[in-house]
Amino acid sequence: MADLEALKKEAALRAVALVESGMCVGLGTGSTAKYAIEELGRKISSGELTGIIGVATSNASEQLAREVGVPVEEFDCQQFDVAIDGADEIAPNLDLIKGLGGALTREKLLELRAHRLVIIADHTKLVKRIGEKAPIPVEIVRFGVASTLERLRDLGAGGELRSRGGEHFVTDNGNLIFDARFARIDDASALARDLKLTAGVVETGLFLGMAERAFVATPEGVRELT
Ligand code: ABF
Repeated sequence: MADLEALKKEAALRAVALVESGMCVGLGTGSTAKYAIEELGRKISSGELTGIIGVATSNASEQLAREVGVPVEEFDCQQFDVAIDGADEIAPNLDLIKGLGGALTREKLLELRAHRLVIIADHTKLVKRIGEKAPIPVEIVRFGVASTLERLRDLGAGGELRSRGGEHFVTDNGNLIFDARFARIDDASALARDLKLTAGVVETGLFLGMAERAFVATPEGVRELT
């Protein structure tokens, strides 16, 4: 059985193979997206790709992109030819949960502008039903956080505010993340709408109907899902 990291890298390479010279590319966040950014950098350095513009979904990805030689621009209102990013859950219809890496809001803003959103992940992210394993990360503003949490609990959300090293985890946007758990999600669209309509919520990690395809690393090799 091939090493999972090697397979994640292979999935990333398959996604980067879709990138052509002159494209504007959305750069994802996380350990799988990292391989894609490195591969883009490699192809740019070797001259295989020219005229690439990258826009990053997190400060960490922006820094990595600069380190490996991917030209990075600020996000304004570009249309992306392709965005390549990881995911935390992938349902059979390619609905996703994203945001365990904490970059969900920037990921969504950018990936909504992508002609093609290509997901790269390992097989542990595949689920039959969205919300089966992962919590839904919900980015919320700090002001009035207790009242926002009350409203989320009224929607049936269990879960907790994300912490790191004993402190609240703070996003690149200066907000907090509530990792929401629901008993069973039968209607992800309705839930996404209800969460977005909750005062204090900035964005949710439900990415529904956005992904065009996914390259998934499995012990048998990389599977392409469309
Ligand atoms: C980002 O990084 C996410 O939206 C997701 O939370 C995470 C996946 O990371 P990894 O590839 O390390 O599992 O893409």
